[in-house]
Amino acid sequence: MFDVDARFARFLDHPVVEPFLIAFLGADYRHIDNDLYYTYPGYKGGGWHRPTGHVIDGKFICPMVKVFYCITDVGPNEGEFEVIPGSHRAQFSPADYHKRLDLPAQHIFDDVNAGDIILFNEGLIHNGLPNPSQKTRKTIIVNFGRRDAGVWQGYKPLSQTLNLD
Ligand SMILES: O=C(O)CCC(=O)C(=O)O
Repeated sequence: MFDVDARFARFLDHPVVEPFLIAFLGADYRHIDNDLYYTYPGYKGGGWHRPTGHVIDGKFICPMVKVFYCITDVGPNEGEFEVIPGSHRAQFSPADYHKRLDLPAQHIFDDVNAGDIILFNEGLIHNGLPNPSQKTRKTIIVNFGRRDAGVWQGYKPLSQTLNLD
C-alpha cells in the first residue's frame, strides 16, 4: 500500500500506536506485512486461529503485533472481530475448536467506530465472525515484528517509494 500512496506510511509510526510497538517489540521494530481486509455480507467467518507467539516449550514469546485500523463502524451481528483475552498464555492449540463460533471469555468488538484501532499480540486466539449484515467490514491490517523479523515477500516497498523526500 505504501507504493500506492506514501501517506499510508503514517500507519508505520502512528503516534497512538508507536509507543505500544516500542514497548512490545523494541524501538527498532519492523514492518512485516499489511492488508486491506474486507469481510463482505455473507462472509462465513474465518475460524479461530493464532499463527505463533504463544507458549512454546515453556517459554512465552511475542514475535508479532497485529494492528487493525478500523475504517468502518461495526455493530452487533455485522461480522465482528473477536479475541480471547489472555489466550496468548495458553498452551493448547486452536485446532480442536476451530469451527466453533463462541468460546468462553471471548471479547467481541461490536462497538467499533471508524478510526478505532485494535492492537494485539498475534498469539492471542482470534477470529472474524460470519457477516450476516448488508455492511462490509473494512480494516487496514498492519503487522509488526522485532528487529530480526523480515518483511514478507511481496510487501517490501519499491525502492522509488523508499527514496521519497
Ligand atoms: O478481521 C478478521 O476478520 C480476521 C483477521 C485475522 O484473523 C488476521 O489478520 O489474522
